[in-house]
Amino acid sequence: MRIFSGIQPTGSKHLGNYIGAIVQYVAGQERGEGIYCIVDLHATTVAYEPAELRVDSYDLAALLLAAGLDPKRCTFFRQSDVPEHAELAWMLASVTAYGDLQRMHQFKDKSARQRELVSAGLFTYPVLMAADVLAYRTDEVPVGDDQRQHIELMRDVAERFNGRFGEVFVVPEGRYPQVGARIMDLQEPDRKMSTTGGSEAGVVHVLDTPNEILKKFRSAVTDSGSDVRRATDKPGISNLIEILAATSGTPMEEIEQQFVDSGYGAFKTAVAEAVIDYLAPVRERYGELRRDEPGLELVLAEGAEKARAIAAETVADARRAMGLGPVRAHR
Ligand code: AQP
Repeated sequence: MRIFSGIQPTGSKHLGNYIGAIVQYVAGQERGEGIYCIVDLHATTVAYEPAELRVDSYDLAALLLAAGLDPKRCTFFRQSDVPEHAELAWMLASVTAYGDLQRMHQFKDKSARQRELVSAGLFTYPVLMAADVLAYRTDEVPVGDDQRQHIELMRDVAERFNGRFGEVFVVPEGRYPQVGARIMDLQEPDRKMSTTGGSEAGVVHVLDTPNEILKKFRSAVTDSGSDVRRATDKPGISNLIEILAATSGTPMEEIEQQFVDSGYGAFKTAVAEAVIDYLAPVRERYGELRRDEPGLELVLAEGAEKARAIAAETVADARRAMGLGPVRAHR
């Protein structure tokens, strides 16, 4: 089984990215052929600084290795090093409905937040994401819940391409974690924890110090009650229960029973401590990996070579099916 997922080198990664995506990448190495990509081309669809993008890509590479990606057991690379992604995105655009792209929540949210330019790249972002996944004839895409709409769109794109030009692509399935598929902002628990939205106090970064983590959980917004239980009118507490379940491996029902008489203060401290322990090994490994930039570059370059061998073959098949170029000899 082939597993593919991409993650943007934008800002510092947070607990939502970690639980929703990164942990699944690491587990995927045991379950199948994992292919993981730092999607730097996606990061250019909103305002950004070129010099920072390169640095952020190294930061993210070090973080993913610290989290447990092992280049011997998976293919790990940077998207812009494999030009087939961009070529395939153009080809897939011809079978993507404009109306479908207009319905994408992420485009609506992010375009509303742009101050200067709403780029066409932000609009066609899901087509590039479809190309990332389809280029590897991927069976499964581990992502957080916020990506469901993009996954549905790429499945439609694959089916439409196969229907129009012949069977070239595998139609992929999204894989969402059972617990922690949508971690919410600690200060605004009705919106997801996010890199570009939300306040500093509401977002827990993977590399935050134990003290910062403790402070953020202690000041997390809850309701005026005192029961530790999940309910639609208790989004703050429900989110904290889910975070504790995801980081400690304890079922949510058990957590509710365990903290039945404890009150919010003790509960918040318990969640903070679980998160601190959960993230500690990543923080410990990160520094040394990050210092070795040539080493990171080597890992990414070797990964790109492996990825390219697969993507080039798929793109050659797509070109042939679409009537592009000479009849033979694309490979
Ligand atoms: N709050 C979340 N809970 C669970 N999973 C989440 N993901 C994102 N937020 C949550 C998952 O993380 C992966 C990487 O997402 P990305 O490449 O889009 O990186 P990002 O820019 O850091 O994503 P954000 O935080 O969602 O930032 P915004 O919205 O500001 O761009 C994906 O698998 C995603 O589902």
